[in-house]
Amino acid sequence: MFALLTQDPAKINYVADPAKAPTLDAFGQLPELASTFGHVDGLFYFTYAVCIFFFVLIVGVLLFSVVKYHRKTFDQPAASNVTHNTPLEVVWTVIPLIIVMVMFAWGFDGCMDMHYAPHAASQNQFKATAKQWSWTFNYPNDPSQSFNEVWIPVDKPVQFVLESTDVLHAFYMPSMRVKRDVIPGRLQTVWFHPKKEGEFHLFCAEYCGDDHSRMYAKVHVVKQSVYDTRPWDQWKDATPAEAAASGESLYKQICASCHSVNGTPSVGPSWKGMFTKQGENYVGRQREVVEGGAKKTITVDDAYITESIQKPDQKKVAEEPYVKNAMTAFPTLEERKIKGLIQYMKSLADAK
Ligand code: HEC
Ligand SMILES: [Cu+2]
Repeated sequence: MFALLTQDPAKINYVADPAKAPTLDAFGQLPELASTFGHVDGLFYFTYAVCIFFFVLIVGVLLFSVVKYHRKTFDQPAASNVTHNTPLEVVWTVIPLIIVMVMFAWGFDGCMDMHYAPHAASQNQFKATAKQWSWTFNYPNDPSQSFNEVWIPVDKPVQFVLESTDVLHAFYMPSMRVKRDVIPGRLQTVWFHPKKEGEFHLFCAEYCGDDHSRMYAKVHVVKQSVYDTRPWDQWKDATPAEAAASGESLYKQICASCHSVNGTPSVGPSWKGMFTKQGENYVGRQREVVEGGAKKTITVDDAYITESIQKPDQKKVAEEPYVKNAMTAFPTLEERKIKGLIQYMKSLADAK
């Protein structure tokens, strides 16, 4: 009977890559993948069994009574007029009460388990930022980001800090049995323990506008050794020349209106001479900047440039007229694009 409920793993969207899909059980559910499994699925099957039991019991008694006690002739008088049976009422109140209490205790226990991450999970903390209509991921102890795809190590409890930059969203991974609202301005977290390698879907489970249905991401659960190669870093295998080329095209699109690369003054300082080459190394120039009203001299490096792009007002170039000019902030520019821009600035030192 339950075989009817079994679905083709390729057709259900829990798993991103059907070829890597684990076999499903009789209910069309994925097998154990997360530590919270026991609570969610156990409770699900228990509730399901209770429902079936009482459905069969009640409908059975009903049908039996209809057949056995229905009026045989049109004018047959009622055999009896029972209005009360106190012991029976106590029984059908107390038994369901006990069952519902069991469900509550079970569910509450599971809820607490999901709510409070174990120490190991909070030590392995990722960030998922939801916005209309995509997911951005940040990695623990790693400056990189990835988009609509995230890699996590297998068999290691993991916690996601959830952030929304616009409206309500929800972090929903059916394969790990977790779902949590992502609420703007409020810190929400979710944790789970991925036990099998594979590719799984993360859905947005809170209607958030036009493309809500397409707001899903792939979660790659991989071996620690694979994780350590940082598969999310798209510049990992790129040559510096490739990164610089991508940086140059981005420069032309969004930075060239205010920065030249040939020394010509513009709204912002020229990038010429930002770095010089000494042997194989690029060395940043000395820069006098104003930070919080105080002047100081810093050496230009990747961190300063990244900050200049994300928070241009933090350290203003002290030189006239630039100190008075404002730069557009690009707080959400992808990390790989920033890297490309930096590589392009460095490559300017190669030219001569
Ligand atoms: C609207 C004009 C404008 C745009 C567009 C702009 N900038 Fe700027 N930028 C400035 C101004 C003005 C300054 C100097 C004041 C300051 O430090 O904030 C500056 C300073 C900088 C600095 C520090 C420069 C130094 O010599 O120390 C960097 C790095 C920088 N911008 C990078 C970028 C990048 C990368 C882009 C494109 C993604 C960009 N800027 C787009 C106006 C702009
Ligand atoms: Cu949504």
